[in-house]
Formats: sequence, structure tokens, C-alpha cells
Amino acid sequence: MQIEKYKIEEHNQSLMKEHGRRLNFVMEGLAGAEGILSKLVDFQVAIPSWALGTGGTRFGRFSGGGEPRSLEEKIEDVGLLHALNRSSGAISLHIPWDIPGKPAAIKALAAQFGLKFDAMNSNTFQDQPGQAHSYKFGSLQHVKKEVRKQAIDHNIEVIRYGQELGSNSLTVWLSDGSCFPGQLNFRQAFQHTLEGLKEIYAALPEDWKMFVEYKAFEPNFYSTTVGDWGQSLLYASKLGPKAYTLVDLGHHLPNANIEQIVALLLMEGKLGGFHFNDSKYGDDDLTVGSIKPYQLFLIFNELVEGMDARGMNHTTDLGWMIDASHNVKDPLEDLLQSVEAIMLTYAQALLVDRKRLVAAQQSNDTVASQEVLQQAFRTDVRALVAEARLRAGGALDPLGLYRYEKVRENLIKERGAVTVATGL
Ligand SMILES: [Mn+2]
Repeated sequence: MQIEKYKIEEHNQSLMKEHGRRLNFVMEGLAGAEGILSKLVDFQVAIPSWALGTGGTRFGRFSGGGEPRSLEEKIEDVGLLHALNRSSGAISLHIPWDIPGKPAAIKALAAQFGLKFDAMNSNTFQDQPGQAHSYKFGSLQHVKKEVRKQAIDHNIEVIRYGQELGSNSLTVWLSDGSCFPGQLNFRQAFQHTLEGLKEIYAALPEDWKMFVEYKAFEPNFYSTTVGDWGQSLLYASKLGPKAYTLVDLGHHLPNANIEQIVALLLMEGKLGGFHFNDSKYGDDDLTVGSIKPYQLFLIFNELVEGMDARGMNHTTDLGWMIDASHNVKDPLEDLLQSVEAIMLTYAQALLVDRKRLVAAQQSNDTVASQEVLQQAFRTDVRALVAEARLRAGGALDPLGLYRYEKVRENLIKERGAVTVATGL
């Protein structure tokens, strides 16, 4: 399903008067508003193919209906999101769930929707039908060489698929680890993993990046072989200049100071990619900004400050992606909410008065430092983000238009009520 341009224009027209009033309110007295708007127009967040269907939990899965049945339909869904918000201009694929049968046709279809291919994701956390060796006890860390080789070959295959689609990065997330003390020799697991990553790294094309993603726990509950940013940075540093750490917001132990992690990784030139989500306890799948919006703001504040310090392009120099799956919401509605939360928080981070913050820090004025950050965080930037969307050709109220056009009902008519997105 697609939403025609004239429908977006009609929708915008009906909201224009109120939007104008709200925009004037926020623009008044705002220094550098045009610069902020153009950064908002440019900023794009990739949508992972696995976020388009209902994920479920280990207890059950409740299908939502109208889910994409093929890679083509996943691209169509991301195209729909992008048409509405103009900030979802890339899709991130997962192999083997999204093997492109005809890469040229898939590439052309994505281009039709204005989409690029973001990082490719490998999968050595599941066994696939007909697979020679099991990953039950890990992949790159495995005690048996043939299992490690199978995992290495798979990652190299993923790079090849990505090359055909015009992607230029590989995200390696390993579920490797152990569930019980004594199960694993930590040093041997690290060495095996490093050796495997080195072979994959050697297969990277010249202009590619490799992202080493870490996760504190789950599916393993005693140790994880890439368990935190220190371990990821260790691998990335040993691998070389094309290897980076990837930070997934939900992959930390409770109360971790993620903004400090981000600041130091950026300082070292080793932050490569970012996965957005939110969590209350141990989950990593909640809607961005739904639980801890101030933490998200503090992270974005460090991202903007750290990227500016290195002269980095906010849009292109880091890989931005949402990483979540949905159990009770319409996945597309959730993604619209997530992208909106990201854009609002990015806008607030751009509002931070850096000069005043530095002055306050240099004079140990704790109160003033806090005031500078909270001044930005407490600014209602919704009209600013809506204006950027309007200028880019999107809808003033993406979620409102999605519901008004009965998109989910139409997708269910098109695809059926009982569908399961491939891979889920
Ligand atoms: Mn992730």
C-alpha cells in the first residue's frame, strides 16, 4: 500500500493554520532555527526489517495481521513510513531472513521508495534448516573449529549480499556466551571470537565498516562474549580502522551511564553505529523515548557534542537504526512513534547552548550547567520537527494520517489477517 502525495498535501492543508501558530511560538527567540531545520530534514534513521512484524516473547506471539510476507513487502512498509515522516530513508536487512533473490530488482524497488540499504545483519544465534553445525554452544567462540568456520563463512556471505544491494556496513551481534559458571574458558572464547572476526574483517570491501555490537545478557545468562563496550572496543581496536563499536541502548545493565560511554567512544573515533530502543527492566524492545526520555536526551547531547568536536556529519558518519520488535502494538505505528521521539530528542540536543555550558563547566557552576541542559530538554520542539517534515514533503501528523487512511486495515485486506513476517 502507498499513500498518494495529494493525500499528504490535503492532510497538511487541514492542519496548516494550527501548525503555523505553534511554529511561530517556538521560532520566536530561537537562534539558528534555519540551521536546525536543515539538520532535521537531513537526518535519517534506518528501519530494521524485523521490526515490521509482531515479534512475540518466549511465552507467546500474537499476530497483528497484514504483516509483510516477503522482502518486497518489507521494503514497501518502510517506504510507507518514509513517505509519512521523510526520516526513515533506509532499511537494514537480516540474513538469512531477507535473502534478496534478485538483488537488482530489490535495489530498484527500494530506490523507487527513496530507500537506501543500511547495515547488513548476520545471524549466528539460530540454527537454520539443513545447517551442518549447531550454534547451541556459540558460533565464533565455539570450541569446535568447524562451527567457527561455518559462522565466519556465513558473515562473509552476508557481506556479499550487502555488496549487491549497495550497503556498506556489517553489524555483527553474537549471542555467544555461557549460562553457567565453568561452562566456558573466557580467554579461549575471546581468542576464538577475535580470530573469527579477523577473518570476517579481512573479507570487508575497501569502503565498508564492521560494527561489533555488545549485549550484557540474554540469551546467555551467566557470561556474554561481547558483553559490554569495553569488550567490543577491545575487539574493534585489535581488528583495525574499519571496525567500530555499536551501541544498542537496551544492551546495558540497569542504570549504566550510556551518555558517558558514547562520549568516550566518539573521542576515540570508535563509535560506528547506534541502535535506538528503550527499556524499563531487562527488555531492549520498548518504543524509543517511552520510558527514559531524559536519558535519551543526555545521550543525544553527547552525540551532537562529540560529533561536532570531530567535525563529523551527523547524518552520514554514524549508522542510525531503530532496533526493537513489537508485541502489542501495530509495528508501523510504533516505528512512527520511535522515529518521532528520535527527531524530537535530536532537535533538543541541537538547541543546547554550548557556549554557556562550557562556561558553566569551566567555572564549576553545577546549577548553571544543569540549567543549560534542562532548558533545551524542556523546550517543546514538536512544531519544529513537524516543520522539517513538511519541508521534506512528509505529513504534519504522520500517525494521525496513518490512522485516517486506515493503513493497517488496508494491509490486512491486501495480505490477510494471519500473516507472519519472514524471520519472526
Ligand atoms: Mn541491536
